[in-house]
Amino acid sequence: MSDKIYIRNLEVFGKHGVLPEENRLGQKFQINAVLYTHTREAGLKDDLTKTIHYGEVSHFMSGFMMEHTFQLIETAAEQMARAVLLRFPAMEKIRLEILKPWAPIGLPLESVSVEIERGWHQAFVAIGSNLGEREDYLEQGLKGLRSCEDCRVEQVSEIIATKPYGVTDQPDFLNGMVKLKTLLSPWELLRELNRIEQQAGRERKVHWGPRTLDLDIIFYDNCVIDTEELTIPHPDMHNRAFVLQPLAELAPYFRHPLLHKTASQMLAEL
Ligand code: 5RY
Ligand code: CA
Ligand code: CA
Repeated sequence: MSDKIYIRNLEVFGKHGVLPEENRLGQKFQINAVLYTHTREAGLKDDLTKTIHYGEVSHFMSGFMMEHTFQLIETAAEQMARAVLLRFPAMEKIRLEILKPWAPIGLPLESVSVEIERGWHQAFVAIGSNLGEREDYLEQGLKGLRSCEDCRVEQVSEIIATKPYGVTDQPDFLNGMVKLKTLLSPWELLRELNRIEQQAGRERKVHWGPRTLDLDIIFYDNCVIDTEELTIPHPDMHNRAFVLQPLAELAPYFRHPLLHKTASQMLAEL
């Protein structure tokens, strides 16, 4: 689906390492990177502004390696991948290898390296409120998501009024759906959503009680996850009109990774 730009054997200087002399004197590192993006428009128009400038990326990575000090090349790679993805929005994904050609281990070796792949993931997050100033709480939820550095809110559905589903003798809800791009893992995203709920005064006294703000991960890419903490896709989403209607508005053809039905289809079959 995407095109690739390769940066091979970029030599950079840095003071990363566990040993004190590595942090004091520094050493040379090498970087290999594959930048995943779309080059067609630039390729057709011969226009540098329509693609990722590999010179800028190289200088950015070199500067990053000099401006920071990490013990581990794992951390250097993790932090660098994140910084590059945030700095160059057209990059969907990066494969990044950091080599330490003169790792001081007291044995001859050609090099050691760490290679990681990091990128933007797509998530759908359902938002709901049925307590207090419901519009304001939903707005707070969106504000929280927008101010999360590792998330990009791409689309927000219409907000709809819905009758409570499950426990019915409760106040009506306002519900909506958010389409996100995120660098966070599903578990990290869950923690971030919980933090935003808490900031909106969410209390967890009664399990099925009214809530100021509820943020649920419906989909995360095509991932299927089932742990104590986290179930993705949301296990009851296909039975819930208040999820499917706003979802079908944003992504009518998005397919459930287990039921293999589109959002529109699931909504029609309700
Ligand atoms: C309350 C009602 C139902 C708490 C309360 C549940 C939503 C709950 C929903 C939602 C709509 C649930 C069960 N007080 N119904 N039901 N919208 N979430 N319409 O967001 F936990 S879960
Ligand atoms: Ca919910
Ligand atoms: Ca929830």
